[in-house]
Amino acid sequence: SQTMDEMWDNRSNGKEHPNIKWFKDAKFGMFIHWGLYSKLGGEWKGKKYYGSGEWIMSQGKIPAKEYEQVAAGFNPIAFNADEWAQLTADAGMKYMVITAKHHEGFSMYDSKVTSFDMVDATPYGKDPMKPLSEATRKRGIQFGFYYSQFQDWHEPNGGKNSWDFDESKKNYQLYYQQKAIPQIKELLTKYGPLGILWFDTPGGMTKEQTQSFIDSLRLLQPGCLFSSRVGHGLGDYKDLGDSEIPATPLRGAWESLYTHNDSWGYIQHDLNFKTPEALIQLLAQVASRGGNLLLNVGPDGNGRIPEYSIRFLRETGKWLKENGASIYGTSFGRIADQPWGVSTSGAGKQFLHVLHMPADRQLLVPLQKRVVVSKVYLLKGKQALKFTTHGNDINIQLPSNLPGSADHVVVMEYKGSLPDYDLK
Ligand code: H79
Repeated sequence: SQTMDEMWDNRSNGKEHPNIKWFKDAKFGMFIHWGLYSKLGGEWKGKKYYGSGEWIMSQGKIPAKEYEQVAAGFNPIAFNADEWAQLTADAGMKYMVITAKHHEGFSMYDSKVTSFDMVDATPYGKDPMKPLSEATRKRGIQFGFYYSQFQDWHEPNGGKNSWDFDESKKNYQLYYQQKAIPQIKELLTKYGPLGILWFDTPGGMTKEQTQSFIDSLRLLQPGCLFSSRVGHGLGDYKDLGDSEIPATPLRGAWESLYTHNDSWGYIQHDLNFKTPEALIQLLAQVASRGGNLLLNVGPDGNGRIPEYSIRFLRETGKWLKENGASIYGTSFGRIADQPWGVSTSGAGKQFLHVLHMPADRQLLVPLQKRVVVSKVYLLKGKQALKFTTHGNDINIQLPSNLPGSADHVVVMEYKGSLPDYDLK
């Protein structure tokens, strides 16, 4: 039987979506999980839940009718589209994907398909996605929607609410026709050109049905990329599993997705935020395998992004301002992982990401094949570095006075060709 990887590769058949380049070059994106669960913050009737805040309705088996009441108290008056878009830009992120509707079934935008939406069901009464789509685009950031196409715990015919509705009596086709497809059409027609439609947890459709689902949506925005979680190995680029990084480089356009703390949706009692150093190293590691990092933040029910996310993302952005050449537009590194770190590739260049400073400040770089190394220097400040050649390896002498950094980038310029990996 085929693995998901093989299925996806077969389908893409060497042909790429004509609009894939921005995605491949982008490397770093902002994921935002925001919904009614954000208002609950991981707590329901005095009981605290851990893990994924956006799953609280399922974890607490909250009846759909009762969960609806959360909307009546949802009034995120602190939401500011320009602040969210500016944070995304400051973090050095090139695209944004935000939940238009998660498994809970609530529409975070002005939907005419249902009244269980931001405009009809909340005291807020406005569409936050409109200003957000405009504020991101104004800053040159690609804007996209997450849409849970199969799971919808609010609808009797939607996927996976078995505490209210009998799964065996469900008519998924009806749900797709009456809610999911009309809503996705709204998203594709009312918010300008989208960079991505980000699907999740597919179900209830055959491969043929999924293909015609894609084909019909494609007509509305041929330029929009569809994520691989549309199902059946289809889609324009591959999403890995939640919080998954491949051990070695992967072929094609793909994305790793990570939480900032330990939850996608806001959880009040989860302060386990990855430090700026951890984020920078994660980004370098994902880029070294040739992929993008889609990093999530979970704004609260007032519309505020957690302070730690704001601070740590801005720090990450500062590093990118000086070291972005080693991330944006690169492809996977041609030098296998080393005790000191990882590599990414530009034209005639290897960017050596020193994530762990060797005590003797000697950077041993195995090149496998003889290439002529013409220049070695620190990316920041361009200081030239001495190196010696030993057979197929070079040994770079790092300065003894380098200040601490999550990732010191050394640029190695060379002539000749380094071997590709046996790419998966
Ligand atoms: O949107 C985020 C997740 O909510 C969604 N994908 C990411 C991007 C997702 N849907 N399903 N899953 C992830 C897998 C399900 C994991 C679960 Fe659990 C394990 C459900 C119940 C046990 C995690 C832990 C959620 C609740 C407890």
